Amino acid sequence: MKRHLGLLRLLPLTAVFMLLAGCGEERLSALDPYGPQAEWILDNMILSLYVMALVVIVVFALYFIAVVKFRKKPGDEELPEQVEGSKALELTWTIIPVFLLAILAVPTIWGTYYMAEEVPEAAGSSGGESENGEQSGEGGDSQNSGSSSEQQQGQDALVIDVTAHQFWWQFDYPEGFSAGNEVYIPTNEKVWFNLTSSDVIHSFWVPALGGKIDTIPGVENTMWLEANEPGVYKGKCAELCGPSHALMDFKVIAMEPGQYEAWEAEMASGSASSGNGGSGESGSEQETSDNSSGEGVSTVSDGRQAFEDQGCITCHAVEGQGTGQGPTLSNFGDREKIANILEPTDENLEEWIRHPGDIKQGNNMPGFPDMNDEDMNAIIQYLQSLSAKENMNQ
Ligand code: HEC
Ligand SMILES: [Cu+2]
Repeated sequence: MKRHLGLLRLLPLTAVFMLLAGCGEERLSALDPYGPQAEWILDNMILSLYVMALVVIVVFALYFIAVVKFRKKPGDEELPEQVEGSKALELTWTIIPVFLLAILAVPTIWGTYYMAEEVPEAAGSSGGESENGEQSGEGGDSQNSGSSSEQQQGQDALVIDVTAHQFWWQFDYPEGFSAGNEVYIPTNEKVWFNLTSSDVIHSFWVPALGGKIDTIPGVENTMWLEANEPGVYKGKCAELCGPSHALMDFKVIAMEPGQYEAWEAEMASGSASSGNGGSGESGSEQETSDNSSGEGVSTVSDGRQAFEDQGCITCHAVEGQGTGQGPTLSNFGDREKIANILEPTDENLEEWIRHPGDIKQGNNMPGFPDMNDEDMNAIIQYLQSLSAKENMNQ
């Protein structure tokens, strides 16, 4: 009987939620979802909030009624009637919570299976699972889930291997190339991640796209994410993993499928960094001609040389294939951030190379505080020239 009143009173809460959704950093909020999994999570947060708010309102209402109605009035001298046990009451306060829990259990159990969906076997054989996705009926996004299931039937699912390291992320693609700290995915398609860790336990979390999952040494966990829109989604390590845990970020960069394919081809061919490796000379003119800073071909190829001479290459792969103790730098010029925290300017890059330990305490890159300016500048030019995106658009 109180229920209708209760729900009406909750209307302002919805407004608060909408306000909150605008808070915080862009695309780093579970309250501002950009994919079916994140939408599911938000819907269920709101559902449980409503259920809990209903309980609070009913309990407090009964409490205040009791306090006001049965308070001691002037002239009341006798003890009130002492009542013990009431079958009706006890049944009520058992059945109502069971009912409320059932309301929460249905979508929760459904969602657990939805999110735990395994990598579909091969093209065409996955079929039905993703259609179930629409039964949740939260409205609004059914086109997206629809298109994703169509796509999955037509092609093999994209599965990316993720290895967490203190304090950076390695993403290995099925084509054999590797990406550091920034993982590119196509939009409107479920992308699977097989996750593990090389050292301690970390946790992979992209709040605007979905739930989080631990990365555990020696264990492989699987999850999927889907982005509805192209854009940069911020990711966080959500498990205390060491002194720079709070700086262990990453990015998910979602691109239209066509763009993504071009990016993938570029990375797979290693041409983002060709001409710098043993592989090809043709690439280097290409890169330097893009290099508007006025530095000549020599700076970039000097940079490549210095990168080897200084020993950077022992930890950093730059050819697209493979990776070392540090993140691959094959497409470093495309980074949204340096080491995930600094704006990608030349000054910050120099600061990072000279004193990485000051910027991210406890990280595993040794500093190069005494490197001469010539090598430093050349390395900076070289690293900034490594771009898959630029080549892709040519
Ligand atoms: C002993 C291995 C090692 C050596 C040698 C090394 N690095 Fe690193 N580097 C790392 C590790 C590990 C990280 C990841 C640090 C982090 O984010 O916690 C890193 C991160 C970086 C990054 C940031 C990458 C990103 O994804 O934004 C740059 C740039 C970089 N190193 C450049 C260099 C240069 C230039 C040299 C040579 C002068 C060099 N590194 C030498 C291990 C190394
Ligand atoms: Cu971590």
